[in-house]
Formats: sequence, structure tokens, C-alpha cells
Amino acid sequence: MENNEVKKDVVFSAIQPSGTITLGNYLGAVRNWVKMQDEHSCIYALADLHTITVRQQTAVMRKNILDAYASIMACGIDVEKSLFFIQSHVHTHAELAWLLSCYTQFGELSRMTQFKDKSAKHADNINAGLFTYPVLMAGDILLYQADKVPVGADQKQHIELTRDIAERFNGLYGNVFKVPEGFIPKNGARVMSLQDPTKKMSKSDENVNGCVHLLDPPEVIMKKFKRAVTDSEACVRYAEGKDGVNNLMAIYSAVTGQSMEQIENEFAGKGYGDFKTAVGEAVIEELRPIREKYEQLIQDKGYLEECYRKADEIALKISLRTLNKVKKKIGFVL
Ligand code: ATP
Ligand code: LTN
Repeated sequence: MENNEVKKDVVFSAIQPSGTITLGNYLGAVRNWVKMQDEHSCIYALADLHTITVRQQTAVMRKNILDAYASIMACGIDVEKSLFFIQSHVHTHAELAWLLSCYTQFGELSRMTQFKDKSAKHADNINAGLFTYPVLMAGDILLYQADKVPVGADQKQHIELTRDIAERFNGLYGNVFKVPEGFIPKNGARVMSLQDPTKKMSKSDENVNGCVHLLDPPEVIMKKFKRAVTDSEACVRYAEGKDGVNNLMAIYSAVTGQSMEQIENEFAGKGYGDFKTAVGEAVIEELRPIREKYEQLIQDKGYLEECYRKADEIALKISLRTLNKVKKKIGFVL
């Protein structure tokens, strides 16, 4: 990142390396990360500390971290323009999370819908980290004095909590934190499972056909779209009660830039078979260069390491400024 130019807005976001990156992650978040790189000072992270709120296998987790790093770079994150680091390599994140947890109320965290969903899904492991997860996320954002946070719609509540924590802290100690804004795209903010369109598409979906992964080969992507759940009306139109078709239309719209009305016109008089094939083809073409770039990047682990080590070091420097300020304001002796 260049420091000697006109001050640009700071953008921060992160993604968990909890499995292969999905079409939902891409359309809801990562695609915007890429788009924002020219106009903003962008800082992105792999939120690996967040990932252990759900039990991981050691070897799988190691592989997922490198894979996710290479996949996100393959989407178009340019390490010459943006910082892209690994959260657990920068100790300020865990440290600020502790400090902020003392400024976050139990009641606030109890209202988080992701906590409720994830504790229902992992009833055998409702650990304290799952509960305090949004505080770690707030710390990630506030450490960099971020102006904007590009995320999918499911993260809106966490961004609001981050703002509340920042405002509360600023109210007590003066202007310490920038109060960030969420940046949620119009199209693709909430991609739903292809098998159960009332549930969001998620990396950790048990039904593999519900979720398209960025690295799925073209024939697998097409098969998943062909099997997507629709309805019995056989008419491509966006309407209440047509969750499956609405989801496919939203994906097609996010990828091609067409409005719902244009899509309805394009497929007037055609059946779902034609429509599903068109959505599959559009997604395959969008993801093809990403998969090719990934194959190339993952071969060169040395280069990947060079990229994240460099970014880790800069992230530490930037974030220490905020952490030290916070500690001083609270009353720690530095
Ligand atoms: P997990 O299944 O492990 O909870 P996830 O797939 O929900 O993971 P995250 O790492 O939690 O993904 O999220 C990374 C980013 O992707 C966030 O900004 C999130 O809002 C966005 N995102 C996740 N799923 C979707 C989706 N289905 N549609 C749009 N955006 C999404
Ligand atoms: N909690 C997010 C991932 C995440 C994040 C962040 C997103 C961790 N830290 C900071 C934006 C900003 C998730 O689970 N989707």
C-alpha cells in the first residue's frame, strides 16, 4: 500500500478459511473486495482465529488456510495494491478482542443470530469463543480505523454491534475509533443454498449439491445448477414463494449485471431447463479464470508465504498504533 498519496478511505474485511470458498462468499464479499482496490486503501485478512469456534482437524485446517489464501488472491486481490494478511500472525487482534470484550454486554452478544444458528448447528460444542466471536470481528475492523466493511448481508448485525462498541468506547475515552459502515452489495448479498433456498449457501453445508465452490470444475458446477430446487410453475419470474427461482435469478443477475426484468424477458416462454443451463454457463465463465489462477498460485507456496509475511508485518505496525492508544486511554502503563 502506498502511503504518500491523497488519503483514501480505508476498507477492511476478512473471511474464514473454514473450507473451500463458495459462490456466496465471492458474490457477497470477495468480488467487492477486488472492485474496491483502486479507489480505497484496502486491508483484507484470513480470519483463521474465528475458524476454531467450530472444531477443526489440524491437517485440514493447515491446508484450508493456504488454499483460501491462494483462492482469494486468484479472485483478483493484488498484493501490490492491498494488504492481505493472516489474522493469527498479527497478535493485536486477539489482544484487542479481550479489551473490547470488557466493553461488550452479555445481552448484546446473546442477540446475535449467527450465534443462535451456529449453536443450534453445533449443539455439542457451544464454546465461549462462538459467543464472543463478534467481539474479535469488531476488533479486526476497529484496529485499522476502517471506513467501510464489504460483507454479505448475514454480517450486517455484526457490523452494527461493531459500531455500537466503537461508539461506546469513544463515548468513554474520546475519539479513539473510526465508526465503520457496512458495505453490502445490491446483488448477491445473500446467495441461498441450491438445495434448500430458504438457507444461505455456506461453506459448511452438509449437502454438497447445495453449494457451488469457486474451485469446482465446470461439469460439477453445471450438475449442481441442473439439480437446483425450483418449483412447479415453470415460469422464470421473480416473485414471493419462488425461493429457488428467485435465488437462481439473483445469481444470474449478479454475474451478468442484468436486472430481474431483463432476465424475465430473456427467458419468457422458456422452461427451467434452459434457464438453469444459462445460469450454470454464466457462473462457469465467471469462475474459470479464478480456478486457473488458483492452480498456478497454489504451486508456489514460497511466493504465497512471501506475500503474507510482508502483509502480516505491515498489518502489525498499523494495528499497534490503535492498540496502544486503546491501552493508554483505559489506563494501562505502557
Ligand atoms: P461458514 O459456513 O464457515 O460459517 P461462510 O460460508 O458463512 O462460512 P464466512 O467466512 O463466514 O463464510 O464469510 C465470508 C464472507 O462471505 C462474509 O462477508 C459473508 O457475509 C459472505 N457470505 C457468506 N455466505 C454468503 C452467502 N451465502 N451469500 C452472500 N455472502 C455470503
Ligand atoms: N465474521 C465474518 C468473517 C470476519 C470478518 C471480520 C468480516 C471476521 N472478521 C472483519 C468483516 C470484517 C464471517 O464469519 N463472515
